Amino acid sequence: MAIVLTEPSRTFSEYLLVPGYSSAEARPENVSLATPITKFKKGEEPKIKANIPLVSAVMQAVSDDGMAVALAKEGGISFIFGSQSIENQAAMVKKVKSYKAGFVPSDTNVKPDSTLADVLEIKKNSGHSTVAVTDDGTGHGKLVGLVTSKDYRVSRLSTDTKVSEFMTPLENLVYGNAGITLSEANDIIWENKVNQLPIVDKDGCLVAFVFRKDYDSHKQNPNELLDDNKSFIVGAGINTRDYEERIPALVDAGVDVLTIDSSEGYSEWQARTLKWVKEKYGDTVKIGAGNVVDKEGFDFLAKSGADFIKVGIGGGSICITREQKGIGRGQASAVLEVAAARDEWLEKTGEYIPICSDGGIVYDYHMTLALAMGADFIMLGRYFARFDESPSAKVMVNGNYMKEYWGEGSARARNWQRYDLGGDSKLKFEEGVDSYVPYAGSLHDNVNLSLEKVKSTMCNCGVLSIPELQHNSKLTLVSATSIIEGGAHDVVLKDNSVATVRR
Ligand code: RVP
Repeated sequence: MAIVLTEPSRTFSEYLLVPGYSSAEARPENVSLATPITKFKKGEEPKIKANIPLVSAVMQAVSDDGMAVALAKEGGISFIFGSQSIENQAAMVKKVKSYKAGFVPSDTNVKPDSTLADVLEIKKNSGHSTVAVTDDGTGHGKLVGLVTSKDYRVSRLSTDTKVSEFMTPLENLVYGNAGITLSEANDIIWENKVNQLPIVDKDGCLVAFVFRKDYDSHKQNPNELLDDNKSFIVGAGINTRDYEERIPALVDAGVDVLTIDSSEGYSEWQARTLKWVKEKYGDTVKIGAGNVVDKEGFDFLAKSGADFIKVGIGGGSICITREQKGIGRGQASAVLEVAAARDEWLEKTGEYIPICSDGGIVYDYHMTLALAMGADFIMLGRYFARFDESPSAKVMVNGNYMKEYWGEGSARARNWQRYDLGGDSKLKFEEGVDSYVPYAGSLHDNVNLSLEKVKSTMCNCGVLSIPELQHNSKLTLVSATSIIEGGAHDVVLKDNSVATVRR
């Protein structure tokens, strides 16, 4: 006889938080959203932590190197998609690791014998007003001068004038030597009243620029997630097929944390992959596993050595696994059961294995609910796909800007490894769709707004940290009728768009 769970499987929208006592200290500016990503022994610190509890999904439409840099600036982590060649994925990881916050490689360069017309053309195409003059016209050639808009007046200078005749030559330039810190570069910028500082190596070759305005933006990101070398922290997704080749390439590229990306993780394939990683790298390579939706799945992956465990099957916005195969579980029920299993595991072994709620976040308040239900961090696809920084195209649909967003199990991504059960190497049927999501602007603005809401709710609950939220929150189920009461009701909205904005 089959086991039938009598409790319905529930999702986030079926719950609300009941406020707790808020002291005068319960103010959003006092809330910390720092959270562990990898497992640790009671009383010790995790090797990888994030400053905000958000990570971006292992998806072609979501997590490339651009998204990874943007999210690390806010304090979160991207898991760069694995449904691409090993070389390309490793190159993306390398790009993130070599990105020095505030040090910008020069992408607008000319040679001394280029002309004013060349400079104007470059300026028009790039929108940048600083042009480096190097011996070979590349961003890494020997620096011989600089052209900014202060160096020429288009009305007075013929467009065929050679750059060497009007540039500011090297001997009159202020520059910094490779190896200086961002704050040292900023001091030079201020002392010399310049807007940009070229950085050159010991051979006089251009390395990068530091711009006054970028330093200000660096200052605006107090949550930046950096390693000991001041490089951004980055993650990557792997599969249970080519891990013996993929993982070494990612580790060489400097990846900080891996996750097995699979629609269903309670499997021998995951245990084999984890075993291989632990045998080859011991504790130096951190790897999460999943996805699971119950205690049995959690315990299996915990025993197999996972550094964190992802929770969720079939709840992703683009996911049709439940319709196609009839497997899955409401995300709230899954997180609640797995969080209880995590706490039991801690009690039994003294080891805290963080859990990640993956997929199904629709409203910002779902983030707070997921954390209150026990998630240590949250993986999101649709949410991040809407921003400028996601790799997908921005397109106009019926007069509105949209971004493309497609599932890894769609025919477009063809990520068969994610759904692999050991048979042929091909996608046999689709488990995801290809879609649009409304374009929403910059990641920085949106993440800050969403997290302001999370912090505000936490203050209503009288808690100042994620562990406090997990231990002290009171959740209530909502009836279908009370859900209606939660929105604007029994009034005639003046502006219909309000109903959309609330989403
Ligand atoms: P969402 O944030 O609701 O868009 O969900 C994103 C999650 O959906 C991913 O992190 C992944 O677990 C899952 N996913 C990705 N592709 C597919 C699919 O094609 N079915 N599902």
